[in-house]
Amino acid sequence: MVQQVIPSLKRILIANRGEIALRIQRACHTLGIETVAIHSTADRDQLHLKYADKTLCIGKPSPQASYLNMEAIISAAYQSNADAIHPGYGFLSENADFAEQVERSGFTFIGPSADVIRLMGDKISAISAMKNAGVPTIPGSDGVLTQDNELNKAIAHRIGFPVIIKATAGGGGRGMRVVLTSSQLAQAIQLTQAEALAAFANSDVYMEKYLQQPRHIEVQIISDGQGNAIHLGERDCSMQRKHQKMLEEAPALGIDTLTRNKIGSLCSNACLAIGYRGVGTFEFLYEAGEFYFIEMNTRIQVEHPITEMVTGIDLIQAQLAIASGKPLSIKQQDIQCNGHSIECRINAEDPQTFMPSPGTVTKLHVPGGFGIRWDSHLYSGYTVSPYYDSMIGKLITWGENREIAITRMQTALRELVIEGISTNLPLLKLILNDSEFQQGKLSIHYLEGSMLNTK
Ligand code: MV4
Repeated sequence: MVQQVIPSLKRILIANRGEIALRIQRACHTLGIETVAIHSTADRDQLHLKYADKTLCIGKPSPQASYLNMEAIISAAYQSNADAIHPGYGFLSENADFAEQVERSGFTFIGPSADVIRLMGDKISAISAMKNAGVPTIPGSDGVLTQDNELNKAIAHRIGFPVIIKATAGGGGRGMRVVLTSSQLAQAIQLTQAEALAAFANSDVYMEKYLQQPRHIEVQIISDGQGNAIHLGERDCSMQRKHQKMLEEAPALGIDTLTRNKIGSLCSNACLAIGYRGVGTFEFLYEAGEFYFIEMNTRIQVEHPITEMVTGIDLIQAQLAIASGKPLSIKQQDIQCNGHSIECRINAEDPQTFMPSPGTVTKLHVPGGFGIRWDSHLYSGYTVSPYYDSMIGKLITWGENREIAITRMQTALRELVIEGISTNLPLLKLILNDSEFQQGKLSIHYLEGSMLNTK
């Protein structure tokens, strides 16, 4: 698939670090767009700084002082004469106030409007918007719970136990509680409200039917904000531990073309309904053949490369084209899901305790060959900082089918050498060799359940 952008954006400030900063920079430079790299004092040796057209140090190592420092980032955009700011993932990428301030300061925020980020940041409003737009949701309270215990019990009985209480400001697994019986309901609601108030300064909670063995399947969309939206199929992200994904694959097992297009077009239509602009992800729980919307991510995601591998579409280029004001140049019928792709997240962490393992990489050997992709800012001599996320790279394989993608991943994991720090490489090798994984018996409880406890 040929994608071209005639850049109306000439210089983009990358408000991030690590592999995603490099990934964004590569897309910019491929399109002839200049890049400004901002960094903290701990990140003077980041790989992408060496290739940036301009670099600016914006603060001390702590994220608060640097990559979360809105004022410093916007002032760096002024100083460097940038046209736009790409937030990457994490940090300020889903901060509606930041998007608003960026645009008010006269720069393009590479992402959806502040209003849409805000709508999706509040889980109750996100679910209600999606339900209204025709996206399937989980049977639930359809809004915030009140203090009326009898009413709450009635809602729970209508839904059927077990139910789950969730904080509307929560996300990433924080602020949730499963309730098995009616007698535990009132206290569970109270506790979750108190926790939510403390953690998010918002005590609103809602209720849903608790799904016991779902898979986590997400649909990638691109919407230009000018009336055109397409979907790029789905990814299975069930292989996670404590809400940290470890391995993702596309397509999801057992989703045929018809099903993909059905759920995909519901997502595309919802994008049009809410005026979505940019790339985005609809997160679903998938159980017994049904999709249930849980959240929408309004950013580029870590696992975007596997969708790129099976569709041939460069998602960062798509973001840049949309931010340049170009209408979508690809149509739904141009999109095909080709073969299978797997991503392994390589983390600097102890493979037993999962504790971060910062330090200096003394030796690095990177795998290669047909169907292998390595998205990483790592180099020999690189020091993994204790201040930030421990992900140091993503190993991505593509194959004509899942079996080939798995075999390539096994080969690539064997070739990969990272010395000087601990990594989760041994654990990834175990997963790839596990017969249940190979047979595709996935659920969100997989890593916490069977495998890790027996080994
Ligand atoms: C659920 C659920 C079961 N039933 N909702 C966790 C994070 C947040 N994004 C939503 N989460 C869940 N919501 C209902 N009604 C189980 C989870 C869940 C989960 C979801 C996706 C990926 C990993 C997960 C791990 C544990 C629990």
